[in-house]
Amino acid sequence: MIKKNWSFDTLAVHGSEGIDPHTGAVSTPIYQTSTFAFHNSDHGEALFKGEAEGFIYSRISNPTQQCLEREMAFLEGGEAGLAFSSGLGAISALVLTLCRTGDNFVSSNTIYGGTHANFTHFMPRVGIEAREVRATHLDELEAAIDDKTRLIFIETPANPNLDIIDVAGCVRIARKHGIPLAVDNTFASPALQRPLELGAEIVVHSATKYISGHGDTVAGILIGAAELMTRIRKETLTHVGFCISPFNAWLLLRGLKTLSIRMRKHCENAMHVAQYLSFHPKIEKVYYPGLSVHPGHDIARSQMSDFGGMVAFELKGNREDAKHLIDGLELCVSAVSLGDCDTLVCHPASTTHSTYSTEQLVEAGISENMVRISVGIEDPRDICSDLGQALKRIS
Ligand code: 3LM
Repeated sequence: MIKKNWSFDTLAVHGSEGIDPHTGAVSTPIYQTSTFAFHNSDHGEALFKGEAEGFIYSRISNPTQQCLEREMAFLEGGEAGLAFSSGLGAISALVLTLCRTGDNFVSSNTIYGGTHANFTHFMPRVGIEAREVRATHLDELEAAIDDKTRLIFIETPANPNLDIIDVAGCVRIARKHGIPLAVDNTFASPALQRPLELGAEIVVHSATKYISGHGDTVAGILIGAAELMTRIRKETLTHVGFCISPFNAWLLLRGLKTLSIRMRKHCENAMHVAQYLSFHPKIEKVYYPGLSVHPGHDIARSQMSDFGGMVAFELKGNREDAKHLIDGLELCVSAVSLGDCDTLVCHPASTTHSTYSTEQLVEAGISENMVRISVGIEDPRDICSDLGQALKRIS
């Protein structure tokens, strides 16, 4: 029984159906089955026609996956969720369901490099045009819309430079033009930001990151109106086949139980690291929305409850210095991805955002000397002293 007046922290622990009605299991069971028996042939036919409720086959739906989808919908304040084998799978399903050949969609230009490649390399192959704009400038976003625009997609905070986009401002534009707004909420997680409450239609997650929290699975989620989620499941997920496995769905349900406390520690540590770097003589600029000098600080304050665990900075130096710094780290791990308990550090221009051309990197505000840190939950003094010793090695 879900109590609607429970707070976020409580819902994150108890929000899924939890206690299994058949066995009393407190941890959601992993329904490790590909197929489900029909009561009889008429029942099978009714399930296929959508005239009966139940499970058919785990590519279409599965009880562990359904539990995760309901829990994520609760936490984001949406009607329904839809789980995928990866964040990019979720994003592809969204675009491929809402757009047909000849249509376009408008996206912010500072986004995860894999999403950028999906939008600018893959989608044009099926005749769908992505119009990437600087969405921190709302007039540029609105100017890109025409009568073939089927979706507005933004990422905030943005990967990798922590640009903050005004969600309420985008909602006003989306509503004026009758176009759904999707927000990639991966960097914030629902613990810090709930775009549906700000008026967006769809939330996207690379659940690989803070939802999992332990760097042990790749997964994606969409949350939105039940009708739209059903449409995406029927039209795209089922036919294209990027379903989540029951085991991975279970890992995410386990991750969600500690989401609130993990996010508090990530935010606290990231602020500590951002302040430490701000005073370091070898650092040109620090990007963290929690710093009052960040251009998106006021918007972040109004749409987020805290500023997240991601920090980026520019070295006084070049691309090689940035890579050299990462090679000198002893505690922080040189790796892509984010949201893990371990601090992960990467050089976006040569890794996560290597899908951008040199000009696109400049337009998106991703410099060659930028380093991105996914601040983990270790003791922040150890993280800072590791960064300090690696900085010392840079001439
Ligand atoms: C990364 N990001 O290191 P998956 N949306 C956002 C993301 O950051 C990502 C996705 C979607 C990184 C992955 S780079 C090889 C590793 C904001 C992924 C895509 O399909 O679950 O990876 O999500 O920045």
